[in-house]
Order: sequence, then structure tokens, then C-alpha cells
Amino acid sequence: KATFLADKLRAGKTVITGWSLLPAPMIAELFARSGYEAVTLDLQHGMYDFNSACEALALIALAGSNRIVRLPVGDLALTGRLADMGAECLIAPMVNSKEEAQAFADAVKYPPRGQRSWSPFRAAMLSRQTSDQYLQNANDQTLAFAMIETQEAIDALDDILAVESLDGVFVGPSDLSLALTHGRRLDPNGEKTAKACADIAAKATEAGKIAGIFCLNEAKVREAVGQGYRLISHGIDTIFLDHSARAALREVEGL
Ligand code: 3PY
Ligand code: MG
Repeated sequence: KATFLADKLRAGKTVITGWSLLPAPMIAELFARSGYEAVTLDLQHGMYDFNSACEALALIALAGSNRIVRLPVGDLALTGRLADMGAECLIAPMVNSKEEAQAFADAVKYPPRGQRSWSPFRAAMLSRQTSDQYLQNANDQTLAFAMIETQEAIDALDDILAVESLDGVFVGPSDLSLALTHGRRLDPNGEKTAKACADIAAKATEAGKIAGIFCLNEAKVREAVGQGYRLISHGIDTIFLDHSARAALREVEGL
């Protein structure tokens, strides 16, 4: 049974990830315990910091799910630190050029494929490997995903996809829709955005990369699978809480 996220995705399996903005590590654990195969901690738009992410990564591992982080924009130092702390997949937002994609992938991969600096004792522990085993496997088991969510990124997509040590691309449909409408309209679920998403998945798959995407509803998840996406987010903690809280209050309205 494949347990590493990299093995599942390379085998063509679809992996659904929960998305956590709220930095109580037990929220990440709850995602994992309720059956999510993977949990993503959001350090770009969520409230996670290094410490809360470290704690959450261990709880996700304990529950047997796969560990993903979305990084703050352009933070290569944090990229290496979170890989050391056991993130199996690192998603870098707002990657706009081949150079940025290369620098990011270099922070995720050890030489000769990259320039990651050594000391992964926590990552080795969480993945139940010795240091030697970890070194053997880390470049294959630690995934670098560059987000494609700007016009610059679309223009540079072929070059970005040519970065050998990059494992995949991850689409942010909200920012992408802002780019496609020149800032006039937030339209993550719109037709023009969907067409761009289809193009990105097709190019990524052709280039041998894994395609990932942030989805905002079930229909979009199904559409994304049909377009070739394999790493797909579905379910956000803040929205779960908001919806459930409103529903609970509705049940007792007027009492
Ligand atoms: C986007 O849709 O732009 C994202 O980054 C998803 O969080
Ligand atoms: Mg975005």
C-alpha cells in the first residue's frame, strides 16, 4: 500500500486534500481523523506560522494522512524548514517565472538536483526512515509544486514546466480569474477560468508534471478530475465552521 503522497500521485491516483487556515493543530488532526487522505496547512492566507505548522504536521502523520503546506510568497528559508519538519509536499504561491520556479525547487531537493541544506531529523522520523534512507528517498518523496495563478505564470508556463526538479503545478483559480479579467472580476468558477485551468492541466500532464488545483465546490472537483488534475483541495476549515455554525443557529431560530 502506497503511503507516500509522491507515490500515490505518480501512480496517477487522485488525492483530495482538506485545507486548513486555522492554526490549532487539532483542526488539522480532525481533518485527518475524519478521513481526509491529505491535509494542507496554509501559511500564505491562513494563520499558521512555523511553530503551529510543526505541531500540525506531526498530528497529521500520527493520523496516517499526507502532509502538505502552502508557503508564504517567495519564502525559500521557510520552504527548507518545513521540508525538514516533515512536509511531504510544498506549494509555492505566485510563481511567475522559470527562475522563481527553479529557486523554489532547488530549496526542496538535495544536490545534485537542488540545493536543499541537510538536517531532516524530523522529516525522517515522521516518514519512519533512518537518515540514510531519507537521503536516498527525499528527492523523490518531497514534492515541489509551483502555483500558476498570474498572467506572467501563464505566459511562462512552458519554461516553468521545463524545470526538471519541479514535480507539479498547482492552480489558484481565484488569483487566476483576477489575472484573466485584469482585476475586474473574482470568478474562480467561471468559464474563462475553467478553460485556462484545462489548458494548464493539459500542458502540465504533457510535460510529465503532476497537476494540482484549489477547488471551491464539488462540481469543480469533478471537473478538475476530468481535466487531469490529481491533487485537489476540497473543504476549508473556516468555511466548514461558518456553514455549520449558521446551520446550527437556524435549527433553533425563534426559540
Ligand atoms: C487562489 O485561488 O488564488 C488560491 O490561491 C487558492 O487559495
Ligand atoms: Mg492565490
